[in-house]
Amino acid sequence: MSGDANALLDEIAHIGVDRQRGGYTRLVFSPPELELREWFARRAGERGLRAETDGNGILWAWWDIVGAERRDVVVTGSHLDSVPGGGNFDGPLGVASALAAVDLLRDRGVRPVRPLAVAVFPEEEGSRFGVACLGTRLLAGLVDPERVRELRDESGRSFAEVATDAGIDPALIGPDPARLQSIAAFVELHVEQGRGLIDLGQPVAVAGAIIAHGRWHVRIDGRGDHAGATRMVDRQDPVVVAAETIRALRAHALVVDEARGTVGRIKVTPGGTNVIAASVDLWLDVRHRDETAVRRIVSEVVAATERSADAEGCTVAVTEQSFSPTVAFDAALRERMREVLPAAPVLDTGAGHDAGVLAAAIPTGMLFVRNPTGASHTPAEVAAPEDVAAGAIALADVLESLITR
Ligand code: HGY
Ligand code: MN
Ligand code: MN
Repeated sequence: MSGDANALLDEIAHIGVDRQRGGYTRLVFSPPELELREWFARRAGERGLRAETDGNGILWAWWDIVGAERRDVVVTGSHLDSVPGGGNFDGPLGVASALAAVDLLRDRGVRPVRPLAVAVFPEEEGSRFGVACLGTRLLAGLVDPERVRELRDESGRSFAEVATDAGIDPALIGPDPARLQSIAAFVELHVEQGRGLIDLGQPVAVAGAIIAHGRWHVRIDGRGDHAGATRMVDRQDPVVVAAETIRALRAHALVVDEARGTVGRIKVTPGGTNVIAASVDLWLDVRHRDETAVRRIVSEVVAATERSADAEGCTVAVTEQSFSPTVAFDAALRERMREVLPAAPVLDTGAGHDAGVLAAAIPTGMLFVRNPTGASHTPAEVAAPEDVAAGAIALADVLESLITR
């Protein structure tokens, strides 16, 4: 087998290309992501890994050990779904590197004493149903399965309907404590979403922490009307209130050192150039190392929005969609990884990951691979072939250390 993560990434480079936005759009359980799931099952099968899809739609490819029970297993992997117009590395790099690492371990003649699994977690980006790391939150019991079944995508289709079409029984989604307890360690490799490794001149880093991050849905209702026939003084325009929300988020995130505040998605209804909107939906993404700072920024923004809504004769509803506290990765596992990779610096990240969600339940760690642009969630996201190769070797080194003792 190849041990070549670059070749594996090249194989999927044509899947989910978004010609309108640029980059890739591979929403969970959409045709491109389903095609990627099939690609993964095929490549795992070729490696003699036993494929399994669990009740949450998580794919597991097992390197079983004859006679060994499935406990104290080591898991690696990542996600295949993307943001709209994302890069080809965010998620797939971790999956391709995991398959390549299995090849490298086989080439080295490594004889595991505990099972190894490569996992693919659905809806890490939350781009279709709004909740980030949905698969791992379900697995860890961090989200209500009933709420998940009712989540709806842009077209109004529920998670239950879409999952059913993907061959997953929505009645079976939910926590899987036995599976979690069987996992001794989870290590996720991911393209770096930032410039740390560029500035440090290193190809691979070990993750230290993930800053807290949350998402809120803001719904503003006004009164739709004619853009020409309605006097300015007679308007209840929700877009005016949304503008204040966006201004307030920028202002409050700017004055808190290292905070991040983003509105990247806004939906004006009905959306006509000559139509005063009836309603606006927008989503806040707020992050900071200190989760109280996140919540403080959000409460300031909500207060400013409510003031503007009162003045404009509109109404506002704010709903928290998902929240992840600051995660410090497992210290013992991180130190073990640093022993294996002494040249790798320790880097924190502002990006959320499945490993960050699972950290609440099992020892997890991450490896980051240098991204020369530092950009992510954009077609500009990239990793040089030599760094991709270095990442797969680093992952194989870490996995070898974990599965042979
Ligand atoms: O949004 C994030 O931080 C991650 O890329 N899902
Ligand atoms: Mn991402
Ligand atoms: Mn990711």
